[in-house]
Amino acid sequence: MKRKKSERLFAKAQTLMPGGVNSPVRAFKAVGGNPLFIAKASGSKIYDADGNKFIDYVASWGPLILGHAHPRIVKAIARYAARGTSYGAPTELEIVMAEKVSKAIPSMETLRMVSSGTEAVMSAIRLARGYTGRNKIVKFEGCYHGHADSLLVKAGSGLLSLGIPECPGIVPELAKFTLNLPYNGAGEVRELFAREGGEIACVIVEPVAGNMGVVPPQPGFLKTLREVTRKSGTLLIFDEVITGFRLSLGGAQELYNIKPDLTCLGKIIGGGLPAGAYGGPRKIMESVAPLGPVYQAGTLSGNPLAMAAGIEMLNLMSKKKVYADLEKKSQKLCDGLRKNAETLGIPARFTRVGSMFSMFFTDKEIVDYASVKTSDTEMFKRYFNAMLEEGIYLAPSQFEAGFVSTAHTDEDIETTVSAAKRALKKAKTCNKMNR
Ligand code: KE4
Repeated sequence: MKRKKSERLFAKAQTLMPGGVNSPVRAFKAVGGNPLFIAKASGSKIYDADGNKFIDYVASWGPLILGHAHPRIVKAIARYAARGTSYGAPTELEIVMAEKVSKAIPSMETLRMVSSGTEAVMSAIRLARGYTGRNKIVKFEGCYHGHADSLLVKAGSGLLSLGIPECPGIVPELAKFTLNLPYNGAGEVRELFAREGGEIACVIVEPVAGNMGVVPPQPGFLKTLREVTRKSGTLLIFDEVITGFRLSLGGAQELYNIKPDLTCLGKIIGGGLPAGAYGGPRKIMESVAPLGPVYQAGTLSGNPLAMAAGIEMLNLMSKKKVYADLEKKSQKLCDGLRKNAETLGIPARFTRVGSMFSMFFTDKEIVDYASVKTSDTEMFKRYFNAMLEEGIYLAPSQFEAGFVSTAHTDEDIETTVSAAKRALKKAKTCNKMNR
């Protein structure tokens, strides 16, 4: 596969940006080699600077659920760009967006638009602390909620111990208020809340984990979170930055019928442009400035172009059969990938909820971060690169989710499954040769 242009661009990029990228996971560190520089994309395909074409399952890490450059979204952006790109003043578009989100996700009675998932989560955490007057927060190992300080915290020595900074620059005095529990650890949650529930401002959870690869909630896990938080006056925050409008129009909370206190959104609601949102019942959101004392602001919050793209996205996602179509294609893909691994006798586990999926090279049941970490990442690395050579673009990390879009055709799925069989064979053979 020709990569000269990408190599040249990457060399130049590295002289100007840390690691040559504007977000670390793009640097291909987990899979070796250098990142491809993408020149354009359309539908289910992306094209790199050397003209190589790929069937894309990254979807810009989730937002492009309708595929790239959807004509109706491109038209909406162009139409509003001609009217000016930002005013720093309220617009009708923000009302239309807020109405659509609140209608689709009724728990978000009122909401605030921001410009990223990180901003949505950071603001929701501050609101939870301000609203409850408590400092401690609970997150789950393997979940990622953006790069706000309180969320870049890993478990201390004992799992139930207070958090320690995940990287330099996080103040230890702040980190200690973040507690990490095992995802799907309903028992550990009950234990913690029995002991100190009254001190906990919020629990934040990916209702379907997507940042350690896809790990679905075990039966009863989300219900336990809802019960213990309600009992202790703790706010339950669903981080639906990935799952919002991905799993259903009402997100994971509709799918699992659990009503959180606050919801964070991102990715899909911007239609591929920078947007995020957080929201919940009026009585909580009334604490947010300028109504209440919890401050949060943003120059480009509710940006008209992002709103125009997001509104078009939500209009298109509201059409009948969209989710049924995504389910059918995603099932066909994962059934095919599973069959490949079985035929070749390669230990693999598959997880999928709707159109987000993962393949782990392990024979352990995938239920939490510990089980995910048993995956053979060297095997994934060989498989990822073999798939790239086959013209299939997967997320460059075992610990990310894959995404199917409405633009993926049956032919794309069939091409992917047969390519994956060859890639698996190659990855397995290389493994034998390296022994
Ligand atoms: P952003 O700030 O990247 O828009 O959103 C942060 C975020 C919050 N919550 C969840 C559940 C998320 O998945 C994310 C961001 N996801 C990562 C990859 N899974 C974005 C890719 C990247 O970091 O470049």
